[in-house]
Amino acid sequence: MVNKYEVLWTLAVVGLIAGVAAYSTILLYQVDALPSHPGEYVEVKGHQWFWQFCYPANHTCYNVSYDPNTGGTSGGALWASPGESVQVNVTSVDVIHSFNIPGIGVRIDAIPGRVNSFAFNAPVASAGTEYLIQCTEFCGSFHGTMRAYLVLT
Ligand SMILES: [Cu+2]
Repeated sequence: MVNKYEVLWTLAVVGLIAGVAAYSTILLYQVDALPSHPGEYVEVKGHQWFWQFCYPANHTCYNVSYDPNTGGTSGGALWASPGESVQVNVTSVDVIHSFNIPGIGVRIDAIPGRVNSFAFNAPVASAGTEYLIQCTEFCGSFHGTMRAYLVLT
């Protein structure tokens, strides 16, 4: 004989799990959604061993390289206004790199022949604030020097 409480508890748990699963699935898609009108649009290319940032709105590209004398970088940066929504399309021209801005918690692989897109809101901080960008996929001898900065303008 079937216990009616056993059936009720089973149905309650199945309903709860189905609800959580549906909610999480919707939320996952919302988190990855790209803004329909980003404030800025940047194309990022990983090279052995530097980052290239292209700004299609200005038809300009910058190759950012590490300067061992200063410990900083030269050639350009990823510029954004405080609070601005930035869409980034990341790819690579040679091997797999990983585009990582640990200070704002974003990271995405740069894979040859594939474009990975994500969007983030630039932090609201004073102009000139810098956030380190570091390749986080071992990509050869000078992987450690593959860095750049997100600079608030
Ligand atoms: Cu790299």
